[in-house]
Amino acid sequence: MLDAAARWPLGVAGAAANRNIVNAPAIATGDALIIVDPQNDFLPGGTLAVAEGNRIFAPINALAPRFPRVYATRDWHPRDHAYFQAQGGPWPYHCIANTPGAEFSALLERAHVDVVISKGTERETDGYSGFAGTDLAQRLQHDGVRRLFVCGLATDYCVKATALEGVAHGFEVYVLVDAIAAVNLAPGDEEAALEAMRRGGARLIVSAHLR
Ligand code: VGL
Ligand code: ZN
Repeated sequence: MLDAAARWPLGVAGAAANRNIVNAPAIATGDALIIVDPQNDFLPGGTLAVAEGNRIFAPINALAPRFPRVYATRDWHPRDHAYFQAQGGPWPYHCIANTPGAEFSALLERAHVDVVISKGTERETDGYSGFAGTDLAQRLQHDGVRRLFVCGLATDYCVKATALEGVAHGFEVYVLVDAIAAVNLAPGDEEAALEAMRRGGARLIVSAHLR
């Protein structure tokens, strides 16, 4: 049975996503919170702003101290990244390494983050997944992590890619639907991303259900 928290606002994805929310487990040893790209450029006022981006911080800040391990990824691009529009790619400049736009939002309680993973550092690869070109998988294995609880930005790119690659690496993956937000370049992208994660083996849960 889902309670009121399961009907948390999800923008256009709301009704469809909520039908696919499953019960959340109790947080246990071997669990890690993976906060994807909680960076200024993805938030209102940033160069690639996610409209509802700031909604992730209340659930994330409440949950982080309850997890044995907390990892945060950051998009950390070179200025000549092939995925920037200036180079013929799809995106405006964003999260250029060592610029204010690439910094974690001041809304994130940074003290709860144990490990920071930089990604998208290579010119030619999109870097959407936290696992792509990083040592995230090795770090997780070394730390004895078995289950990933994925949140952050953006649902339709880096959250999706990180969740699906987590499944591919053999982790049990949960996606916290109230602690993510989508770019929604095209209407329906958010809903399609949630469905892709669910079909790919990730479990959609609401953070308030975590015991
Ligand atoms: C992202 C687009 C480009 C993300 C990163 O964090 O979801 N999206 N780079
Ligand atoms: Zn990027």
